[in-house]
Amino acid sequence: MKFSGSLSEVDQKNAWYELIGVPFDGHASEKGAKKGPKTIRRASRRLETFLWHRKLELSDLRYYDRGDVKLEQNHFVEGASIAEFDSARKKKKIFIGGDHSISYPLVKDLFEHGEVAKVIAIDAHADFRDSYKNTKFSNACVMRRIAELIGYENVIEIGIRSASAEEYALLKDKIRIYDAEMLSVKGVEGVVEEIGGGEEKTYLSIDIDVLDPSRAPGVENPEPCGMSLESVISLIQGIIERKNVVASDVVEVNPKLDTRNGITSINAARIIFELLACYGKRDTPGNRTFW
Ligand SMILES: [Mn+2]
Repeated sequence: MKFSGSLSEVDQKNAWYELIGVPFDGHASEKGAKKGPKTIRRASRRLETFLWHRKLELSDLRYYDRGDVKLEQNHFVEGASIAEFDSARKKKKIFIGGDHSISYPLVKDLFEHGEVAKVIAIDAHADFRDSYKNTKFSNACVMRRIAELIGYENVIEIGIRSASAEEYALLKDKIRIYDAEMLSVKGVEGVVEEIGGGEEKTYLSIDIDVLDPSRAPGVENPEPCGMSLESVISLIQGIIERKNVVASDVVEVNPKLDTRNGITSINAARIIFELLACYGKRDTPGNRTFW
């Protein structure tokens, strides 16, 4: 099953954007996120592709769902080669996770090919442990590995409301953090203004657990006092308007832990719709057909 609104296989050459599933949870403590891509695709078909608030038919944006990356669980660690992306490295992408550890090999591949210079993470957790449960590639270490790779000064974290004391001591002077409290004091618009713009190629990683657990119950580590879906959507809109986001991911949906009605997957699909719409708006600024 393809993501809702995807071009057909014969039309894929016309795609502007690509969706790629990464069904991996090998580094998570609580397994289940590898079912995320399949469940989020199914959830996407329960939503209208006509985005009411924009009066935009999403499928006009021409995106292609390439299906899932074929991966050997134990090979997807320290930046296994992602050769199958070669043909399409130039197209803007959205990766569907998977636990958060997938962001490291994806960023590494893009960074080493000069396709990404900055990373923005929207997440409840800092994910800055040096090692967790005997691996350095756990979802709890992912932003640390990314910062070591691309430079601490090139990482921004937004929505954070949880870290260990050790993580905080390391982070506080090295990483630009706009935490949950700043978001509620300054508002999404205030934070987005402060982050500012720039043309450097940016990877935007969205951990669904930044949402309040009431909006995203199907996650490994629910964190109280989270964001509304409306605020996360405004944040994504503000960032993509100002920054040159070339790739993004939506991670940590764990269908095994979700409600019976799959609300976490539905909200993840809705975020992916918004990412596509934001890409489209940025790339076709003068096109009144869309906006
Ligand atoms: Mn998280």
